[in-house]
Amino acid sequence: MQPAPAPTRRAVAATLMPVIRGLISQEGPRKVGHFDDAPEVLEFVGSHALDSLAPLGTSCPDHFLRTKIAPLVLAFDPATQQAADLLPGLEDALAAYRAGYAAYYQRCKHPDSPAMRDPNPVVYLIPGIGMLTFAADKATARISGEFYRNAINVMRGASTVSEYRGLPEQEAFNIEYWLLEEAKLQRLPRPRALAGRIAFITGGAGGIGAATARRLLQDGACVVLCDIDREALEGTRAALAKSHGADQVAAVWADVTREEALAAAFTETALAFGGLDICVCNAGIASAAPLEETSLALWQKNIDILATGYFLTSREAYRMLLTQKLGGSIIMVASKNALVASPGRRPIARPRPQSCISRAAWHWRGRRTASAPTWSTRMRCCAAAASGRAIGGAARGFLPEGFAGGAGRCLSPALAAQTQRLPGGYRRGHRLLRLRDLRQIHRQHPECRCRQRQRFHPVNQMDKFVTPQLDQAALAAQNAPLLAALQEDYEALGRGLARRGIDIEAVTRAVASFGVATPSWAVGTGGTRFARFPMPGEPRNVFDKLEDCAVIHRLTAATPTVSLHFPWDEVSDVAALKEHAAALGLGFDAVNSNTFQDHPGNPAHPLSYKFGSLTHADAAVRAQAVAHNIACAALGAKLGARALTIWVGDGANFPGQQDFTAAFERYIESVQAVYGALPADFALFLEHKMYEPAFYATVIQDWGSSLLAAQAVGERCLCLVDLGHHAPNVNIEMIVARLVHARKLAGFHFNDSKYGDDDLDAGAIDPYRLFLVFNELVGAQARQAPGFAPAYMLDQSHNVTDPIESLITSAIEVQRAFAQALLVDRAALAGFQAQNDALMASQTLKRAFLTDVQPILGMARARAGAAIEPLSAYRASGYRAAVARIRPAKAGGGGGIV
Ligand code: LRH
Ligand code: MN
Repeated sequence: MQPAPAPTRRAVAATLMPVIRGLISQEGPRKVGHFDDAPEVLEFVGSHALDSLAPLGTSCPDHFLRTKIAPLVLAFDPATQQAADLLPGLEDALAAYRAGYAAYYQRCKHPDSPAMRDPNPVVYLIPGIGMLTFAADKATARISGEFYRNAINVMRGASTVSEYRGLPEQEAFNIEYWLLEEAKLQRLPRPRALAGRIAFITGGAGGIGAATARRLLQDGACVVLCDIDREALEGTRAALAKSHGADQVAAVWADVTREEALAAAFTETALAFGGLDICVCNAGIASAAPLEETSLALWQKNIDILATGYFLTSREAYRMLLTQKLGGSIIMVASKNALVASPGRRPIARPRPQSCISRAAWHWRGRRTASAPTWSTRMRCCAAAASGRAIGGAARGFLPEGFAGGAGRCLSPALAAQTQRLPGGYRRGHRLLRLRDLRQIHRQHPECRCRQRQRFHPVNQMDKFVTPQLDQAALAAQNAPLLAALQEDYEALGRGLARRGIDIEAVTRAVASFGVATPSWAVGTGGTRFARFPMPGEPRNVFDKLEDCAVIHRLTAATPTVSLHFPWDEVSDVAALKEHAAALGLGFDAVNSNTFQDHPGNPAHPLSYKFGSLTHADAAVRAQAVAHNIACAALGAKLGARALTIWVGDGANFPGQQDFTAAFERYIESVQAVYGALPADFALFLEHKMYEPAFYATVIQDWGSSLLAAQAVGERCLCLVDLGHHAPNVNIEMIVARLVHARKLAGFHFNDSKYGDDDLDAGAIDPYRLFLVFNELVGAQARQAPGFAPAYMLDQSHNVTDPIESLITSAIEVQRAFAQALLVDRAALAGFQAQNDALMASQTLKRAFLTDVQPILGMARARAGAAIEPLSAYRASGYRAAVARIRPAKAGGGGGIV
């Protein structure tokens, strides 16, 4: 088949890529695309051998680790078909590919194989058009394409001399799912906040545009600079490519007043990266003239660029966002001159049109999204006076670090003062306040139903979140005086460890990539059985909770994920929640269901769980509980979580009240029903607990019951260990060893306790026990125990401390235990164990435990841009006071840990 002419090839690819990107990025991280129509690619996709060779897959392990076992071939004939003809069948083609890949996984997997990875294709072949590749970032997408080109050359070469053969699928599988490969993937650094996102910036060659580009690149986004000044454009592109990598930056020329030029620019954007997530309308001119001297031509030029240009740009952007169905942000950079003209300048520069357009687009969007699917597109308006960082932040959906807190911070201090000088200042209902309703974009946000006083709110609710003292620069300033001492302590420890044959840098790297999830339910105060004593600034909803969790991660760099609890954290706009978390640099760990309380008024829970849930004697109650768990897993999967934790309060208060075996079998039957409906590669964590107050027996009383159930249910059903769920002095590290042996260790809910399920701060009561648990974990990791991939989460309740402070210290205590366990001389220990030298064996552990690893923890934080002294940084930030000012005080009340 003859390849289509180059413009047709590009047009078809540009139409397809955003749609494919939308379809393969619904679950999990966004993908970035790459288009390749090189001669050898065109020859291959146009050859008769395509349908016979492509499914054979690539023959070189290196190749297919990047390209996946086989490409997706999209049947197409450019001579008779248009790009639009390909769209209707895409979803089915992808679903068929994913099903084929899952079947290949099921056919080839071994008992200890890692979980199936993203089943979507990497390589897409379109006859007459070329090859598309998609991956988590641009460089990987491009390299995957280059690898597939090599594969094409191999296939051509082999077919020329004899017959081409791909790798036998089992062999291919063993390489793709090699445990070492998995370990490598697990150790990859956490993606940055905007990894996989694509931004288009008009006026990108200089000023605010270029600053915005730099800011977005810092956070991992791909950026398309658009500008009318070709020379400046190339200069900025080259400079940013040098500092952030050529793969991340593209440049397109466009005159924003010309429709076709912008359409072409967005086509180039689709070809360069595969789609769009953020559009920054920023191209502007600063013309100044007294009104009476302003010519119609000058007025027209301003309107063309600042009104029509913004309209055309946001319209093109919105069209592309619509095709992807992934949501996105459109940011209008407006000038304060629209509102408060500087002396001698009539309010025409970036005049009202912007806010009118954003308002118009917003209203239009309001109408549009009311009927649109769940994903949403947000419009923002940032005062142009702000730096690229501001818009960068806005692109992340919130003002960037250090840009919030208090009215003046949105505008530069000078501007804020200027606005204050407005005659009579500003009063309720004054012109300035009209900007406020822009904040109402976020339907879920509690503030959208109340009016604020005394403050001028720039964009959205984030000004309450990050007090300036928590931004990167402020943390760096706070760290500066501590660095020298830290370095000294670190080097001293390094020398000491080197004498023990330990490389401190290796330990610090391991600590830096260690993360523990924060429990959303623990950032509010907990209580005793009888009372709760709320503190100021309690989070009101999951959005507030995520912001509090982000503060913990910001200061420790150790808590990148959050574990949610449903229905406590349920929202109707899941995409908004996911974006909120992503904007805060947070992901989600295992989600939790809740059938241990009744949920009055919740239509999904009409029946009571008084006498149990998954084990209830009444099948209707069991079905209700099963349905809830299935819904939680689906919600979790949408958010990117990979597991559901089930803890049930089911059991008996009196001997004889329950038939132990019948209840246990009902439990297994119910969990099997949940298991059968789980999203692909989603795991189930069963959480055992010896008792609840007033209980004589719980159905999943201990690890043994949990293990029996997990083994009965299925391979991805595992056992989660909450440290507080055992009788005092139970040897939990032994339980851990058993579950590792059984390949059934799901992970942990870390906390500490003196007596029962006290949910106290991890490491606060018995840090040696925590260390001994980690000694088992590090041992299992060192010997690469099959199926070992535990999830680490905190599960605590804070009655008398600021939960953020407790969670900061607890995350660090867990990290400390991990670091200490890395210092255990395992060879020596094995020797002493073999010689039954009990004392030296115990001393070997003690030596590691007694090593002060503080410098390692501090250095890991300093290098990650977090706080060397997180607690004092938190206290200095005034965060608690800041949120207390805007979150209404919660009344005290009845008991309960949450
Ligand atoms: C039960 C538990 C469980 C959670 C709950 C908040 O005690 O540990 O993990 O669901 O606390
Ligand atoms: Mn728990």
